[in-house]
Amino acid sequence: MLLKCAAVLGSPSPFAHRVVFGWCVSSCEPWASGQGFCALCTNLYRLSGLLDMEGALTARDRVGIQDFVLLDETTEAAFLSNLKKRFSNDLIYTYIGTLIVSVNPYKEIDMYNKKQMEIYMGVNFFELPPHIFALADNAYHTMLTEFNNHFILISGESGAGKTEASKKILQYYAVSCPSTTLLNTVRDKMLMSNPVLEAFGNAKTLKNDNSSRFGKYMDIQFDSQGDAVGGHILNYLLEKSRVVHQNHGERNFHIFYQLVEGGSDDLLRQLGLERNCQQYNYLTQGECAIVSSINDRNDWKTVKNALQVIDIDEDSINYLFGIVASVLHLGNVQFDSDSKGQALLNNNHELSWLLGVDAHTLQEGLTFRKIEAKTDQVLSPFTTDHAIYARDALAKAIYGKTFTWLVNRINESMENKVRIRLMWNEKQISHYSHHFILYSKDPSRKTVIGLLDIYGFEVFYVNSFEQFCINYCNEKLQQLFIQLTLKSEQEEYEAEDIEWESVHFFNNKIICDLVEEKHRGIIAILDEECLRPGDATDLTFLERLEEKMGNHPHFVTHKLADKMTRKTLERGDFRLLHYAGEVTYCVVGKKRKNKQSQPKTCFSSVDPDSRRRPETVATQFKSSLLKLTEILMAKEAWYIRCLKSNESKLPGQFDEALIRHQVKYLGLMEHLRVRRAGFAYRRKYEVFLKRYKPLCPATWPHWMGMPADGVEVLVQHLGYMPDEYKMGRTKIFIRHPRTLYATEDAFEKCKHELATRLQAKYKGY
Ligand code: AD9
Ligand code: MG
Repeated sequence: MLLKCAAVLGSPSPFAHRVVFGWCVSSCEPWASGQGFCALCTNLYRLSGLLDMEGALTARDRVGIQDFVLLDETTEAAFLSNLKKRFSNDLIYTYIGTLIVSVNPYKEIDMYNKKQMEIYMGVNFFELPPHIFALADNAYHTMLTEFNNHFILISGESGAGKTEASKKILQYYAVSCPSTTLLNTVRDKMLMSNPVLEAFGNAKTLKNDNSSRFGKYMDIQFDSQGDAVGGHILNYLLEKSRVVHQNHGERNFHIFYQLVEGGSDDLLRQLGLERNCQQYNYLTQGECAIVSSINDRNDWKTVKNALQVIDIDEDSINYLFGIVASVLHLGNVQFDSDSKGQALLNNNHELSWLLGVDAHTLQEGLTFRKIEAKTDQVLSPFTTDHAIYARDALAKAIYGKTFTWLVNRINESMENKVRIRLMWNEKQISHYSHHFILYSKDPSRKTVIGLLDIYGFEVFYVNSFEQFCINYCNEKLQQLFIQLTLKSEQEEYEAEDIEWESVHFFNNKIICDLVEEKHRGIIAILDEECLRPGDATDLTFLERLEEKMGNHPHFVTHKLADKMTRKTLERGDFRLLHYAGEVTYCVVGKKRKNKQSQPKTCFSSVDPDSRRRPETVATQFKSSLLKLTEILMAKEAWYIRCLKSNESKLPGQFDEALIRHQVKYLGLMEHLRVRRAGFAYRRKYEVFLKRYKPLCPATWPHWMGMPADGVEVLVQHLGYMPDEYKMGRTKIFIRHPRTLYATEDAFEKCKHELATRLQAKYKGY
């Protein structure tokens, strides 16, 4: 069967390029394909898998279905089979209701260009093939119509595609929102913050050639007209240890290689650098300075340009590269041991290249400890090990401070300095007329869409403090997902007296508690050991853990290992059974890394309250995650669950076992069951009535009775069937999105009639 396009009805919405199954209603280009479809629809259907290259309809069997909610059966096998069919047709996105499951294709698919963006603008969620643009657009329009804040939680393990998804969404907003020249600069800054932060905060790991080594939450601020007017970034725990140490097959942060490979001859000469990564100790440990998927020279150009766009002046840029170079020089500072075992600087050459620091003071700082006596200062010499430790601590601290400075500068530059426009033009009146017709809100009010992109769950051969923090962060996000979907969804049905058969799911709160509980969790015990004077070591920390956690079902030490998991553990290790799999952590270095191990004297002006006991790294991280959870809980959530298709980073490879594992631990089957049995949409009676009351003469312009009664009258008038909706205590629940979309369409039509009348009335003003 061939479908026919029929552009006869005209789009009811000026920005909707609407495609309904079987026919096309749009103001799209004339039929160009000559196959019964207009060019646009051919493209769309191809994207959705409904057309093969000859233009014939393909069987649903071959390409799978777009929304798991519509699967005939909810078994894991059916789920995986659908995912696989779609993946092999380059259809990497599939819905579970409004949640998107994304499978990393490890190849470029032509589905993110401007034209595709335009197709998704202002279109109802399920009318087009699944896409992150659809989710981004729906979040945006819901924000505009309901004047509330949203966030998009992008999760999945390392290399699953989170950062790519977040960049595409940001690009979508940059292109799709209404624009003015002034606002374009804000938008450019938001876009350009990405290459800069990636250069300084991402690195090649064994899991991902562009792995995020910091967590990032970015608020995109919109004014009430839908313009992106500003942005703000919160960053979370950068993996600073990478500056001084990289495992085999991994690299330091990209910026170091970019500078050495891409910097001009002049710049390198000024900074005392050679164009050879092999010269620098901090760049050679992983033995993989050159990576085929990375072009450091091109990336250098992008970063340099981006730094200018985000308003960093020439002098600051020079200082910034000076600091990057200083870190490389510092890494080459070597120590010899004298006859008493005391550290001596090998040579002074590298120190002379360290920016703005007196070489003598630095030499002293790296080889002696200063002890403050009552009236005197005493210098106590370091051993070489101590000196190396001091050198590395300094390098990490310098880099960490620079990263924070960079984020602050980016935030300053993205700050909303745009004067609110009070004039509406005709196009905007017709786009957003319902704002002032139905809401009459303050046009200066801002709402945000937050994008969360953090480091994904990761398991290496040796896992250390950094993996412990990263995986704890992922536990917290999984917990947030559970709370906002599986748990609260079911609790809401109960609270609203909606009949419901509960769906069982694994709640990872038990693991979060194990890590973070006050006084009893792993972080609390680690802190105690760090702050305890005397003989505390990494091994005493492990002993304390064994004492306190010995019986916990998700904690294993070497004593219990054989019994529980039949896998032995080294004496210095403990294992956590995370929601996403088990990870064996090595305690060596945990204590040291948890302490704020920066040479205080270097940054004394930054921390005036030096007498206060510094918070440990893990505790700071825990508090920042708690704050993040609070920020997110106050917003409406949208989810993208990213799956890694294979461990070899190869295109077209669907590793079924790997994907099954991710589907399991991400709770996708449970989410699907809850979605299938539940209701796709729910709104407070007041909100629902406020929006849709113009559709019914009995409720427009004012409904004097109870909101619930008004909604009942309204939906009766709209012809809702009894099984399409349920009335709860405070909300209406609508089972299928299509019911709501029909209502939305009617509303759009009505809105335009109102807008036309309004324009006629105010003509000439
Ligand atoms: V980590 O937790 O930061 O280590 P991410 O962020 O989940 O990880 P990332 O987005 O960096 O993974 O994706 C890894 C690589 O997969 C990218 O560098 C791309 O080469 C590839 N990728 C991911 N998503 C897409 C996509 N939509 N299209 C094409 C993709 N390639
Ligand atoms: Mg990432």
